[in-house]
Amino acid sequence: LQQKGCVIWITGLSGSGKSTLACALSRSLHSRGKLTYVLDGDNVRHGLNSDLSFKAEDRAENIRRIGEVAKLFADAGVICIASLISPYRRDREACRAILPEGDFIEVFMDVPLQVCEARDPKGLYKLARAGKIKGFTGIDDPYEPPLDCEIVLQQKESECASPCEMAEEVICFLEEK
Ligand code: GGZ
Repeated sequence: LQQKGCVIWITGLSGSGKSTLACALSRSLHSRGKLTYVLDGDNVRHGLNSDLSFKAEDRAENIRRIGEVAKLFADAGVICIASLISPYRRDREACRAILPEGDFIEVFMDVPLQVCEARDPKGLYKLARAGKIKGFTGIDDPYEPPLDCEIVLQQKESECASPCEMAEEVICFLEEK
């Protein structure tokens, strides 16, 4: 296997397009003969992390476990794409710290809350506004944007890059490395 593993860590609000980007990125890398694996917060919470809630300490544990699993994949030479809200900076930094320098590529889905809320693909923002979900990120729970990450993908109401275009941007970064 002629491939070096790494972790592409996609962070951002619910509805910011993390899973969509992860999927587009994975496909695009596959078509170039690369081995990838997607660890999606929402999916992993159904299995490995089904014991965890959304309170801060459980989110930290969710992120820690996904970070450790992502490291195992990277060690095996796989490009591991982790997509989860990961709202706390220190939790993301802890994942970065367990990987060799340069092997943790943080991608920030920089999408305004209003845009995510207008999309509301699963109706969760509506439930959160109605007080039916407590501690929802962006509504009554914090999100700390990265201060210095590798890639920022900005999306506004007016112009919106396609998932393929965003995936290309990430791949360009990988190729330059
Ligand atoms: C945030 C929540 C919550 C609360 C359920 N806050 O957009 P989704 O629906 O499909 O993805 C979200 C997912 C968040 O799981 P993560 O593992 O990515 O979160 S973290 O990194 O913070 O541990 C959302 C849904 O679960 N969801 N309740 N209270 N998102």
